[in-house]
Amino acid sequence: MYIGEEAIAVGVCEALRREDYITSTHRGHGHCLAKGASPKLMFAELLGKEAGYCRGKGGSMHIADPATGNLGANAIVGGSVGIATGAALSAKTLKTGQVAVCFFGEGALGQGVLYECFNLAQLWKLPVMYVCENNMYNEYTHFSETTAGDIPSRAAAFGIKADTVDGQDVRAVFAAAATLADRARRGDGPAFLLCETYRYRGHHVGDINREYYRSKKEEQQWLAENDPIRNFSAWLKAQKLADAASLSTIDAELKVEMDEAMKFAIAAPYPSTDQVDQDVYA
Ligand SMILES: Cc1ncc(C[n+]2csc(CCOP(=O)(O)OP(=O)(O)O)c2C)c(N)n1
Repeated sequence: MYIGEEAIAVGVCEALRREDYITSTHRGHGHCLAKGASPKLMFAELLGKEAGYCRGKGGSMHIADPATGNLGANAIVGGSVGIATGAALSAKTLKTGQVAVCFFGEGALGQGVLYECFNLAQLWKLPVMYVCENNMYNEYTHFSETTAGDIPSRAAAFGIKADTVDGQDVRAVFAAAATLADRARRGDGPAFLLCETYRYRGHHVGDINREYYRSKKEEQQWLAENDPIRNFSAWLKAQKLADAASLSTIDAELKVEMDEAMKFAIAAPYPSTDQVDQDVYA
């Protein structure tokens, strides 16, 4: 679940064009929706239904949607770094003007492929943005127990432009991503954006008793003070860009859209058994 981290996917994807690429992670539903996926087809994929983005064969962690530039989620931590970097190489070679964004959690900072890709991306000035979502926990382990040194300095060591942003502030994420995407499009090369964030729920749906690795107080504090949606709503109200009534209309419309998508997915048929070996092997 991506709850608590929404401002990163939304802020970054708002700075992209439909044809720009993203690659995603095991926590990828937010990236998928923010890049423009249909909730109906996404939920159908989650349930393994024929109507889903990958005809039900991808499931929760392998949704791809080429129509919106989503090259796919990847269950392997760090697994999509090479894919995003390769997509950026193709964009540069073919001069398409596209940018590729690689979303990954701070757990992927321990994967060697990230540094191989940093090296090539900077050498070849590829239009790729590495967006690190630091929600502070690599599964059940605080990142300070696994990660030495300063995180952006790792990218900066390759000469890559590296910034840090409050990942709970959608306006700040958008501003940073827009600057870095423009820069990449101009041919000025890759960037690394560290987004400080927090996942409000468990690592997965069964991760209910979390007190052996983080305190309830910490969770409640993040919720009370740093919720990206509540904070953005408060800002809109303070700027008189929206009032309470218009915000609750948006909430209600979204609830209807999600309920309809869920019903669509539940009612949709499973693929027939003769589909089992189709589109999965070449
Ligand atoms: C190569 C690899 N090692 C281990 C795992 C098991 N695993 C799945 S998610 C995860 C934690 C990843 O933490 P992080 O990258 O910080 O992402 P988060 O779950 O915090 O969003 C691990 C270790 C995996 N999927 N792939």
